[in-house]
Amino acid sequence: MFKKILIANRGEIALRVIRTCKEMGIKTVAVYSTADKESLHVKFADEAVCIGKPQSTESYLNIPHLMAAAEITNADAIHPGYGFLAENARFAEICGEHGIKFIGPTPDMIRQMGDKMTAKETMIRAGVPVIPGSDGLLENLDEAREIAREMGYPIILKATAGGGGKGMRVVWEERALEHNYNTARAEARAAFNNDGIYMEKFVEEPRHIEIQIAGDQFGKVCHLSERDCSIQRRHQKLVEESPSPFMTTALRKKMGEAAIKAASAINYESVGTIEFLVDKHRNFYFMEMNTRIQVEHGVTEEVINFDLVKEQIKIAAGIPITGKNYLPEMHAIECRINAEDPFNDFRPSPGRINVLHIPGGHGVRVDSHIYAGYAIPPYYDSMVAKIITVAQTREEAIDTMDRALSEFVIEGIKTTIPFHQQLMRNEDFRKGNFTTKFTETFKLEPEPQIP
Ligand code: MV4
Repeated sequence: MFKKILIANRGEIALRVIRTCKEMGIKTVAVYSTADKESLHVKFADEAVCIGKPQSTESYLNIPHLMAAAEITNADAIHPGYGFLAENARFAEICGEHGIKFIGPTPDMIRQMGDKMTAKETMIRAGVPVIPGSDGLLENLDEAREIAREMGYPIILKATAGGGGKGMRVVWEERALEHNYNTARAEARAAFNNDGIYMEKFVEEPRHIEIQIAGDQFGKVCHLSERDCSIQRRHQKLVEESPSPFMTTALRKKMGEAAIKAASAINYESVGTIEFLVDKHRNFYFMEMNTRIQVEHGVTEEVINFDLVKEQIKIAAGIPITGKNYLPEMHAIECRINAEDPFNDFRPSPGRINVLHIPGGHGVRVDSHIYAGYAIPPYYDSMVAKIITVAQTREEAIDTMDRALSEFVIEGIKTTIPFHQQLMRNEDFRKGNFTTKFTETFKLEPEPQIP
């Protein structure tokens, strides 16, 4: 087992990894930017190294600074968390070249799933259902027009270097194709320095359901059930839950088997997620694979009673997995609490937290790095806490969440707590009647005015 892990991240995920390391008897090294000097991950780790200026490119994304920190502290592994360098194949490669274990998949696996068209072709070969579309990248407008005519509109254009919704264009009719084809390619070139685009039939009002998987270094892969992440806004997830209210026993078996096929196709090693789009007839299609631990991993941990970070570290250390698939035994819901103003177009609201009360009680888990007096820096992600509630039934988990949200006091900044409170009381949400379009039509009641 590793003796010392450097956590190349900040915030709640850095804390999350430190907590599991402590339980496993592994020493930890925190890294921090000058803006994060007063952060909890710095205080909770055994050692801490400042790696540069506040801007991510000067600190959490700066590979030479991170490698220097790992070498001076004698760390034998690096945990990348999520975001930052978690899916950077070159970083994983450099770790290997320095004899430091990257806690995640191999650089090759990251690359294969990072290019979306390549990933899709791999899935077709593996027999995993994909959304009908172009056979490879689009060569020119004429080809695009022909494929769209054949499939019928609406269609969607996607950047092969994109993912997570970046560089996508929906086209509803042929006369809008030329313009969208040109802008999709130009945007892809500008954003990713790669102008490869491909086409798919546009699936209207789908659900986003993902399957958590784990694979070890010996070729064994298992699935750990699903998460429903359909409640998103501008491709940012706001709520995740497991099991999905749309799931059936038969569908879970089929999607679980497809996810295992998908991961096995690249001999996947580490924990990871296969994202599927699910249409109203419960047809499901591979969308992307995430080769990292995700923000919403805690939802799965609660419903199957399993530490995913511990499993990820064990896999990286060469310990085999049991290979058993897991089914949800509880219901868990997660609300992401962001330092954003939901009554003002979710505008970021950094600043100092003057008063703080974190909810607790039966069935409540809060993963957060905030404390009273902490100032949220403006440079990074706006997520300040994740509340996860767990109960025997979905209805109880929602009621517990409503209660936990009402206990949560964060003064000094605006947060998304009021949005979640209204959502927990929404009839359609409570019925499980929602798709990825839900937040577009959800009417937030005005903020109660305190006289
Ligand atoms: C789609 C789609 C409909 N049809 N592909 C968004 C993120 C990226 N992973 C792919 N996305 C989508 N791809 C086809 N052929 C709709 C979306 C999509 C979406 C997917 C999941 C969750 C929220 C979403 C919001 C808008 C669009």
